[in-house]
Amino acid sequence: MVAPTALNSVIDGKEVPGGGDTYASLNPARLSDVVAEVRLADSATFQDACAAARQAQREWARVPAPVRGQVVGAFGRLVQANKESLARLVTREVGKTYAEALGEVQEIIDTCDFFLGEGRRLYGQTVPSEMSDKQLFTFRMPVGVSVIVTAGNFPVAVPSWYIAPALLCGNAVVWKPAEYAAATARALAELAWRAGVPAGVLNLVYADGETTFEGLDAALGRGLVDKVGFTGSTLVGRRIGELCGRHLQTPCLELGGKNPMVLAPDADLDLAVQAALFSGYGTAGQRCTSLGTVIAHEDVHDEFVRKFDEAVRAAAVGEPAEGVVYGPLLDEKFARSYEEALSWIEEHHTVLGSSAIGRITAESPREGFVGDPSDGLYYHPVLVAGVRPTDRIFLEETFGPVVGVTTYRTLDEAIELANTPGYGLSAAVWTSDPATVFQFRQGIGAGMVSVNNSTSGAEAHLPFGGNGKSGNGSRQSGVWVLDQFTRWQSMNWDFSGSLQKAQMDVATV
Ligand code: UN1
Repeated sequence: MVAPTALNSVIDGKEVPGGGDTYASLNPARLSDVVAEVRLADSATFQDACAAARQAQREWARVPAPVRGQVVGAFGRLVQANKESLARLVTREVGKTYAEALGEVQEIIDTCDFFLGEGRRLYGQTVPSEMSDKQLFTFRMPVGVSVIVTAGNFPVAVPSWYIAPALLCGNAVVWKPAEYAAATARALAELAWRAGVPAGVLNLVYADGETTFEGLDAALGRGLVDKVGFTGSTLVGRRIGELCGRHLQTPCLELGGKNPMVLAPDADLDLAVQAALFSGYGTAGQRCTSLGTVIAHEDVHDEFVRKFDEAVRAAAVGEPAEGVVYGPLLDEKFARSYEEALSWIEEHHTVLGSSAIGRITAESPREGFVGDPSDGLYYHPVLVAGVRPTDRIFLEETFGPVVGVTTYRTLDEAIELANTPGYGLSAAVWTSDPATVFQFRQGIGAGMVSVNNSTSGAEAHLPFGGNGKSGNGSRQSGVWVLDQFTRWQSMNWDFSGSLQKAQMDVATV
């Protein structure tokens, strides 16, 4: 698969230049490498895509669910056949290590496998009636047109969490991927169309943030959109939530996280160090599930910090090649906001884990750096010990390779600390004591809990999602996401031959 170099939006199978600015999607490991020139759409084009989807959806909804499932399954198989080339493109466009990129492509394959089966299980219910000779039923109805807006840190897996179930449930999709992952999005959409997804049922629109808001507001106002799915920052999620609320819509929001890892006194510290390294620094800390703060019991705190500091100092950083813990940040926009976080970290904290802070360059080198840092968005890892619950680093998501460490005495205190930032996506506890596990699970506000594992790396068939600042309680993945892309319709059928009235003609014995 060769990545196209000039990309347009694709609406109902037609290339549409779109009327907006041009954007260059760059390789973050080598900024001089232009992966794609992207022609961004204007608001009218965005609305056109929603109108095309509205048109195509009617017919798609009439395709039997098991047949739609076959199409989703065929999509997964095509991705499987193109796994390596797609992973290479992910690595080139967003700087993930190849191993992580392969894992991410595996996640869409798993998702498609799952929904292939769901096509034969899109169950409704038969429900007893309170009256004789009357039967009640429920049916899952497609919502209609789904607008899916996705970030580029998981440019393949996360879109698939929306697109696969949305299509399976009989919806048409307008997908607005991150501009900085535009080529990956196009490659993925091509595979979906080749697998048999009808042109107007999956539309790809490249647009900047403000145009997306404008176009979405107008399309919602015109009744062209029935569901919005968004994965990205809490800030943007709030705006999408407000917009949808004005139009009486409930979006599916998967937002940021400040994910804690609690180490009980009996924690396996060596394994916990490995987990913290993977979830704190893997993907350069740019997962919504990335580790934010380690909350270590006072009996193990010092030993953990010593071991963790050693591991972070030794971690291979560099070109997203084999054996590297992490590569560059995703894009210049992220590098700028991360640098802002670094400036308040530098001002208030003593940094461990590295001999320097900030961008890795010839003037600020990192020992053992893999490759040449001069043309990429590479950053030193940051480890901040002695974090207090009022510190910004404790409270705010940083979306970069930085982890904080703090300490606690009682489990209640640890749970309180873990909940303090007000996010609620993923949380981990390290212990072999069942009572600690269950008390932690009950007390924590996170949607996802790991025991003796890292905060990132959720499997593709468990409910994925968060609470508080991490989302509006919607869940993706597995059967739970079907509630996002279908609405329940109920039906009652009276075969008594008389007009029976609910609440008034209750059969009593
Ligand atoms: C995200 O960063 O938006 O659990 C999703 C994980 C991955 C998905 C992360 N399976 O870390």
